[in-house]
Amino acid sequence: MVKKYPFIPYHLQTYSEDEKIKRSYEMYNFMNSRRSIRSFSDKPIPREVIENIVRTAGTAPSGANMQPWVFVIVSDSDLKRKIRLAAELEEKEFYDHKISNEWRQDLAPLGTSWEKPFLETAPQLIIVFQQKYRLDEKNIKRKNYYVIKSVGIAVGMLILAIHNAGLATLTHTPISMNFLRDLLGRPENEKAFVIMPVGYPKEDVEVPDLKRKPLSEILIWS
Ligand code: IYR
Repeated sequence: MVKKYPFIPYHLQTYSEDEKIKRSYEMYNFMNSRRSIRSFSDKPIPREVIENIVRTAGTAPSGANMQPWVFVIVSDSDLKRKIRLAAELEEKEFYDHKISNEWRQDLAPLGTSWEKPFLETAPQLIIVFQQKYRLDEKNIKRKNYYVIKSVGIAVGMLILAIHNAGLATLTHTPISMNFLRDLLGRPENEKAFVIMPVGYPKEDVEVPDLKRKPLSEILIWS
């Protein structure tokens, strides 16, 4: 017999029309002020803040509620250095040889390069792993579902929680992140999904003056 979850009443918070409009504007303005940051100060982040950020990401929906994610926090300087060196090796190969001309042109306005000092300067790295499959109580391989979509949603919520805590981050994805499983001692069923340095922006940090697409380009009433 497959066990079912007990079903319990659910009460969604209700708001007046005006409140809904106000709240939706406030959320938009707040998220519109978020930018990816590539230069960090070394000011530490309280542990409880990191815990709550990860708790928030862990509320994301996932295929069959398998919650196929793990968030590894790295604060140790030696480990951060090892991660930086391994990531830069991948990135150098990418920027020097693997990148296509089209990709190079598309990246040029952002001013990124193979050098990733933020992997050492940010006080903490959150390394998100996806669990491609899971092992049940009898150590038998069981399927996870929609893993990339589920973890992508959780990372979106992580980014929102980081911004809400007054902290900055960026999504860093070296072409191959296989080195992270070994460096962090993660099991075979886990694959690194993204590296997220978290911290406070360095004083006087500047960001490229990017424009977001207008609503008319991204919203279609069909
Ligand atoms: N992973 C590389 C390259 C890179 C690719 C894209 I698409 C970006 O939006 C930004 C960077 C890097 O992290 O530099």
